[in-house]
Amino acid sequence: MPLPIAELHLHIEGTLEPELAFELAARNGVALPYADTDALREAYRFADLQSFLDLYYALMAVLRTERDFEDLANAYLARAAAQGVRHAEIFFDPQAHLARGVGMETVVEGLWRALGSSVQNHGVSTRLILCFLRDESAESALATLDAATPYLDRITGIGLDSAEVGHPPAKFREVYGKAAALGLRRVAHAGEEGPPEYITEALDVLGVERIDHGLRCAEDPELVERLVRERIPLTLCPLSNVRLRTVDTLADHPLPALLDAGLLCTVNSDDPAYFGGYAGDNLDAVRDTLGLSDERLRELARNSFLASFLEDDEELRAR
Ligand code: ES4
Ligand code: ZN
Repeated sequence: MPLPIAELHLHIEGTLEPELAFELAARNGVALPYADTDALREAYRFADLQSFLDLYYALMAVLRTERDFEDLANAYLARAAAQGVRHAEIFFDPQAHLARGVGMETVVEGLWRALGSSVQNHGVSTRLILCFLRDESAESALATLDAATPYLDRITGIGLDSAEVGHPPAKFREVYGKAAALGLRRVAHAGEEGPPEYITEALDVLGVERIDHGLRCAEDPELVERLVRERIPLTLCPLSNVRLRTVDTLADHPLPALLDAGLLCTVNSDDPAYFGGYAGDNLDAVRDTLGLSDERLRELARNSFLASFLEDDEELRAR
């Protein structure tokens, strides 16, 4: 039996496996510039975050209908459940779909067809987190939040993702303020490729409750102290960091040092179809390569529920 865990850093578009990509391409009459799934998998060699994002956005072309989003989410939930995931807080990137003429309604209704029955069908409770693309304008983020207003009963929070360097958190001060006033929870990617200062800015300017990645806090001992003191969770994604070359090898990952420093770390999968593993695979990898003890693994599992947006009573039931 795998350890029960909560997945807190998961881009639903990043769960698109090559087999499903080809199936949806055929269903929707979309041509893919790859001969077959092996050829597509061959393209999964990334030099950095941007080289991954280029393929990630290109493959979204196969996602067109509510049913596509439903199938994508059901495939993820089944895989996650098999690896011990009991609760998943799922990011989606509406701007990437709106730009292709796929509406907010299609995306949210489609995902909800799977998420709305996930407890019954998969034994996984879920939350939806709308992410803004930080390489798009602040105005575009505001328009996206407006477009999401009819669906806020299904959306728990907001996040910030895509190309980090050159797009500091403060660019999104206004939309985070509006989201807070609407009662939305707030997270942001920071310190993945960007500097530790972006982590501080996400906390101070955007008021985020968790930092997605946050890896580069390790470069700033005072920031680590602050994150420990304020119990700010980090949603780390070890296999992602290896594939995007944020760390040289998994053996160099700062997870053990961050745990030793007292940080509330969680282990997550980010874009599992692209990075070689789901949540349980990430935990197995850090156990095997970083030599984490069973006690440390139990701590990571406990942290994942503590850092989740589940209410206390739901949290206890989920773990
Ligand atoms: C992402 Cl790994 C990563 N970083 C930033 N933005 C993203 N969107 C999807 N995956
Ligand atoms: Zn991410």
